[in-house]
Amino acid sequence: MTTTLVRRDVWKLPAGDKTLDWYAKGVDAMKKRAADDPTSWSYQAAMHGSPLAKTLPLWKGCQHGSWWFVGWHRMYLLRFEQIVRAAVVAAHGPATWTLPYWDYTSTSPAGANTLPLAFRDPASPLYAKERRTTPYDVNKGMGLHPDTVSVRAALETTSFVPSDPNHPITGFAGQVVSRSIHYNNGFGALEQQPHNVVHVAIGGPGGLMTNPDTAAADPIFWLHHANIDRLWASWVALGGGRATTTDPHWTGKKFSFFDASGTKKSTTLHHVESTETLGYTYEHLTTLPVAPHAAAAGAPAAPPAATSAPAPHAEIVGGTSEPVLLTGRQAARSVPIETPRARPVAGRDVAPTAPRRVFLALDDITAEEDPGTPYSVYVNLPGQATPEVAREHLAGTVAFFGIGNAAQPGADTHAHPYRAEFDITRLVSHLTARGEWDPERVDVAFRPADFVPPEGAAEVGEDALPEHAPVSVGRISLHYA
Ligand SMILES: [Cu+2]
Repeated sequence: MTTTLVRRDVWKLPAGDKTLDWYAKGVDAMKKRAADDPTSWSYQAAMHGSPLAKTLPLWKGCQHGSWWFVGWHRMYLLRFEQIVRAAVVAAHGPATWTLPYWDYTSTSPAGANTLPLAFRDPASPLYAKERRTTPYDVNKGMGLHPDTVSVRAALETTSFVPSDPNHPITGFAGQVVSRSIHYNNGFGALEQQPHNVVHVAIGGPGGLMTNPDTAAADPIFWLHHANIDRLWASWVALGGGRATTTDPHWTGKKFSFFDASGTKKSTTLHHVESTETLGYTYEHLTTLPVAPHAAAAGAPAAPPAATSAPAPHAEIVGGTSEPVLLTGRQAARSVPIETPRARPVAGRDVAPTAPRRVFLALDDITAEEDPGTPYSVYVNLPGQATPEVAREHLAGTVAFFGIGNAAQPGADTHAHPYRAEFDITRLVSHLTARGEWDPERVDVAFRPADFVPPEGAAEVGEDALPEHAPVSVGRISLHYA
């Protein structure tokens, strides 16, 4: 009989609890092992990615931007947890030790959106100085903003794979691909936000967490990913059709990791479909947050549409021709929308029908280096908008986690530009209901993402934000589907 172990909320551990002390001891023991020992700290981190040209067995294996993302990282965490637990037991700690998770969207206790204290203590093995420091210092209690790390869009998806193959964001887990692919640009909803955003929000410019080649060397990486794994379990528990795919191409996919004895083990994703069969569960699963746009009384679920009419094929109805450069300041661009033309259907012209879904896509995103700045993207944002008004126009937050790897992805794929997209169907519906949607033009604004200063600390104005080498958003386009 297997006992079920419980991964707990790091901010709700009771006073005197030793979970993080044991984690620190385990990390310390791993850091003292030889670099070529698969159970050493640096080896485990290099299995995600490494800036080194050399490669050892199972290095540089992380799977991003496809449907492998959730499964590969669940396996990675499980094996890492076993390695830490073995080190804990060797130091006469509990055999039931589990990796805690960091639920940065939790409001209890106050401050749960900040790095747990042990990770900010320079004397702790859990500390990393290579994190965001200026002007927002996450090692001094600067908190993540609930809007920028929102899990709402991810939890609202009801399909594991994209329900619209042209738009990976319509899937919880990402684009369907056939082979392993280290870096791909088909981010699913969970990966784009909060996953990518939290990486960059914590890492900042040049920080460990900002770059997939170094991310897993920051001890907070593992608590962030435990939360991502928990959100997968939460998503399944929400029901309403949400289920991990049973496609044999996914369930039959094999990945290899090292167990606590340093022995290579290969398992198929079928074995990691459910946390219960793996012998662990989470202290708390997240339920569906109420959407801000749903709060508006009478807002329809979709743009006013002749829904009985045949829906047009996915269609680009507007796009920019000049890139937008992001440099650490607000940037905005107007995108003209062409009304979809009447199309011949069965030998007769039909009038254009209103879209069932609306997507805002950011394509051909390139940068010399990752700026370490997440951006919130707004639709038809009025000038001088208060934070409350701005929230009503927020499409989502994007960070460019892995943009350098997209340009130089290594052996398993070609270089590709970075991309992101937002399903703005409900936002458009909400703006339409308020008379703030112009069917002939959409204004898109980018703002460096907000953080939450510690109690008593001053807000940081935009002028104090560091400017960075430009990120070029080659094309902004609007799609009706
Ligand atoms: Cu990650």
